[in-house]
Amino acid sequence: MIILHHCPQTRSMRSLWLLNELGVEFTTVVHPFGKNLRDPSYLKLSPAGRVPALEIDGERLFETGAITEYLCERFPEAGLGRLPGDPERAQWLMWVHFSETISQHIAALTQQHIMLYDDTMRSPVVMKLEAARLRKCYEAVETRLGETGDYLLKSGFSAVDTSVGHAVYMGLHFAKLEGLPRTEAWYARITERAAFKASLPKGEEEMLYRQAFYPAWERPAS
Ligand SMILES: N[C@@H](CCC(=O)N[C@@H](CS)C(=O)NCC(=O)O)C(=O)O
Repeated sequence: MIILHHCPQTRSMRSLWLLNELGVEFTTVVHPFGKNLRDPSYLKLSPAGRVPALEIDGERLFETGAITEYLCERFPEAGLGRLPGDPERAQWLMWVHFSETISQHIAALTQQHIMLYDDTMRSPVVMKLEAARLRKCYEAVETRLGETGDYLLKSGFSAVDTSVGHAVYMGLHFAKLEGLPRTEAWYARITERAAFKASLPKGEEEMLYRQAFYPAWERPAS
């Protein structure tokens, strides 16, 4: 039995999308985003109180990168991994984990725009810097697609596209893809997939992001 611990609009959607692509049976436990992730029972699954956490084969996993690697090895027939010995193994690993380089900027931007509810706590400089660093990551994706074609690996669609694609899905709250035509086309291609659509919030859950886009914020003149 596979159980995914999930909060909508967070990193756990990366694992949800992958599970949907794999077409395996699993159950989702949806947690409200907040203090209950620090509940001692949840900390047994994820010691820093983060999502996702995955229960599988008697194992408890946290960290999306580890979950992606484990699931792709556990279900190789889906062809979403590039296992040891595959000529694209190194590229696959690198891009799976690059998704977290992107996500760290989104986490910083989410903190600045949403978690820090009091204007005195926020920094317009940090917001601008993190949005620029996020955009730099998109540019790396654009360059890569110039070398590979329709997907991030030459051999075709893989968990690299779901991993980085999830990060871009989250990143679009803070930086757009304007001027990056290959990335725009790739993003449209991968988000057409039924497995992506099945991973989107259903609309009944409490949303972390109330706006589609958060422009850079300026401190009001006092
Ligand atoms: N590197 C971790 C990051 C996990 C993470 O920080 N998840 C966020 C949601 S996007 C979280 O659970 N935050 C809850 C908190 O910080 O209290 C991964 O890839 O799984």
